Amino acid sequence: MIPPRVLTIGGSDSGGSAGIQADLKTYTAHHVFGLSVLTIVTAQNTVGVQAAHLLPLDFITAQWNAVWGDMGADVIKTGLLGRREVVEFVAAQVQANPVPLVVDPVLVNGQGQLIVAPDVIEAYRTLLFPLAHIVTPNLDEVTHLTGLVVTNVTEACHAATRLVEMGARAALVKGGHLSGPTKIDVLCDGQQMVELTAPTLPIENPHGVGCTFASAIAAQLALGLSLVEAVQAAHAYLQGALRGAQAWRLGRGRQPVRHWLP
Ligand code: PXL
Repeated sequence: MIPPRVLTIGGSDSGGSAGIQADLKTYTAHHVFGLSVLTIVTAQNTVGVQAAHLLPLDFITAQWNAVWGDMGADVIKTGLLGRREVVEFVAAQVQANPVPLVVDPVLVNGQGQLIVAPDVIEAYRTLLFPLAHIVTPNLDEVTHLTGLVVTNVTEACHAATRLVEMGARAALVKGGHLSGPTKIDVLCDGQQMVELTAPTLPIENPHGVGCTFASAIAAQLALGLSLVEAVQAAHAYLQGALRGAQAWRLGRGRQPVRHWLP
């Protein structure tokens, strides 16, 4: 029996909230086997990133070849790629081995500041989006990718359509950074627009939300759900993860989401 597998490529968060650690915990919570290729290692906690070490492309390639050649994967998920050469590498791999691809286009940090060069954004748009089953930007990332500023659901639908026009099969525009009594995400798959709504919890800027959401989508796709079902199931799982962040206190900064199922 081969278990459902997701290969995740992204950065390490030593604080265990976001990045590769969030991804692997999320896969385990879904009873999906997680494989990981690291692009960057960060010294990080709930307060912030203290240091970062970029791994060279030849070592990223060695990790990929080690796991892909031996174990394979049903779904590939990308997190913090950071450099154009890494985006190009993933695009080439997915082209050679076409499995469903979940792209969380990590372009900004937790404070909303851009952390990649303009040519990286261009590489995401032109090389990775046309290969993606789904892309999952937050609102800052939407603006960097499309030039559109999103302040409401109508504008989120418009932006999601634009992202699909760039070649992604589907786009999930995450509205979590808008204030209001509810948080609304918009999913466009080129045919229909699906709104996902959840109450706004009294917790400020929890850490690991985006990575955990995209990883839960990847896990559900590996388990065989359709795209819309996978996003809906991942959204439900995320609400539990956020309730966990609300219920506990770890460190002195942004609270980590709780990746395990209650
Ligand atoms: O925000 C997404 C993200 C992705 N990857 C790594 C991170 C973070 C946020 O902290 O640390 C490694």
